[in-house]
Amino acid sequence: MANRWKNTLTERDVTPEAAFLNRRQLMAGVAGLGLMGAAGRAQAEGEDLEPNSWEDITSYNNYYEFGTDKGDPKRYADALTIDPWSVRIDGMVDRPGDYAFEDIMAQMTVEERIYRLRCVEAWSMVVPWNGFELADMLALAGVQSGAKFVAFETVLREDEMRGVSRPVLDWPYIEGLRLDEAMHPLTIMATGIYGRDIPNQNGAPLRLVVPWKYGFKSIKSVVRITLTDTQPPTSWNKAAPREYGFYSNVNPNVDHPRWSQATERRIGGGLFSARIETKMFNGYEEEVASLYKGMDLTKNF
Ligand SMILES: Nc1nc2c(c(=O)[nH]1)N[C@H]1C(S)=C(S)[C@@H](COP(=O)(O)O)O[C@H]1N2
Ligand SMILES: [Mo]
Repeated sequence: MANRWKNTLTERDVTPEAAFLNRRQLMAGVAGLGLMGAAGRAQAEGEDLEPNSWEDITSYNNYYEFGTDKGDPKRYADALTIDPWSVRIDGMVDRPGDYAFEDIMAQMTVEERIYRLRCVEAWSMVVPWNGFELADMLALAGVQSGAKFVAFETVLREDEMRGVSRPVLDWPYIEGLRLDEAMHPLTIMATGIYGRDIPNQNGAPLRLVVPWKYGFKSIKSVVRITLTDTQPPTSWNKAAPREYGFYSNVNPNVDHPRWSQATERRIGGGLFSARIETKMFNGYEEEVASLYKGMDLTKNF
């Protein structure tokens, strides 16, 4: 697909995995000079984050509006019209309105973020997203001082989303964050993967990515963002409140009622590969633990 949305097109489009070798070397140099921000440091520390292949990332998906099989989103999500697109930003903001996708992109700086993605189902990937910080997008609308939470909504089109005829969830898919979580520099709106436009199955044209939370918090194909002073309802919490909390921070010490969260299966590791240990806050503990100081994470799961 053409590079319509200004995600920088690089040689990565031709040889994605190979180009990352160069980048990693660059990161090591930058880390040595102490010039990197929190996100970069997280990437440089600990294990070397090896991104999954384009094929892994775009063919094993959860996007229930298109069906519940992992292959359904890739098979059916191209039916979604993503141009034109706009995001309504409303509620407790100074400049509520419909923000055209092109106008948002014209004002955002798209950068690359290599993040772990940990699904609550206990599989994981490493994804090289392109995107911008959610805080920068919210600044377009001007968050008012009384706002405490951010609510998100996915597009709902019965004629384009074959999965929504079944009441798997109460459509449209909705999610929410506390305002400080939304404003955290690790929280991004992703518009690309490997330097290409984000495919429909991954949430085109823009989707939330909150890397320290279970994947279902990272809501796809966002059409509405509402600033509010009360905690918003969220799809999976409404469907099964005992199993999915509002916070849903990745936590190896708090098991899902029906399975352990201590380990995970890294997609692409091969059929017989060993499971890897799940990290507290998905490996972003240093950056985000302070957000939850004094909270009982077994109660606020
Ligand atoms: N609108 C919407 N957003 C969604 C989902 C969904 O079904 N609908 N699935 C979530 C889940 S469970 C996960 S793990 C991630 C998967 O993102 P990916 O397919 O890009 O890996 O998207 C999340 N966002
Ligand atoms: Mo998930």
